[in-house]
Amino acid sequence: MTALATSALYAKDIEVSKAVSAVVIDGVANESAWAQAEWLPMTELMVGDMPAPEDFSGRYKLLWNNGQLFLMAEIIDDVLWDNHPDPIDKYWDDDCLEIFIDADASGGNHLTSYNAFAYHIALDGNVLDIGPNKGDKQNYVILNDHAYSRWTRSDKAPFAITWEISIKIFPDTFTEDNPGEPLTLSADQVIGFMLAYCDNDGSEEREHFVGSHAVEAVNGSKNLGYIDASVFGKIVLKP
Ligand SMILES: [Ca+2]
Ligand SMILES: [Ca+2]
Ligand SMILES: [Ca+2]
Ligand SMILES: [Ca+2]
Repeated sequence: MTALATSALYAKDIEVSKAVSAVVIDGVANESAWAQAEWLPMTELMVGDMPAPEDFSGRYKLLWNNGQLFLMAEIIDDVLWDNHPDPIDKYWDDDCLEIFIDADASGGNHLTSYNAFAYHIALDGNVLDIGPNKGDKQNYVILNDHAYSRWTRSDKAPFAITWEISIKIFPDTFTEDNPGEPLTLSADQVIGFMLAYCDNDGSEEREHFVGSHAVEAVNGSKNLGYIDASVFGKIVLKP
């Protein structure tokens, strides 16, 4: 099986078209708006070995309107795995899409702040990130108001999952107690962005973590996006 076709390697900043018509988040990408957008690759390995295409491959498209960013991902994964029913329990070791958003493209550490977000979109739709420390335990936070998702799976090989997600862009002033309003988006806005998929097919820990942007290893690790927004790429909203 060959890898999914995508557009040629993109320049560092991804240009995102404004949706010409409504996008309905139902996991069926039949809107005319999606035809405007180019496929972008998910080929950058961050954890584990590079999976065979039938084990994992993925590509995605982006659109925006004034209220949100739209993401559509086509994921091939041979085993869908959700072994932790508690949404805050080791969500990164279940299959999930991880959407990295830095509203002002500032970069920098965001592990225990909302300087940027690492939204883990679980198969059941829960949205997880690490929030500010509250005591000595990692503070896992459900942020389901930030991203709404639906997916469907084809009933014929290659059994691709089509995922549609709308993402509200919250600024770094967001807190759980005072969430405020998401940004109204406009042309020429620049947002920090990266996308990845945590693939587990039945192991104790995730087997592969493959994303959209090449990350330079620090101390042997490329799994830095959940800590440092400086490894994200940037998207530019086009009129
Ligand atoms: Ca749709
Ligand atoms: Ca797999
Ligand atoms: Ca920021
Ligand atoms: Ca899997």
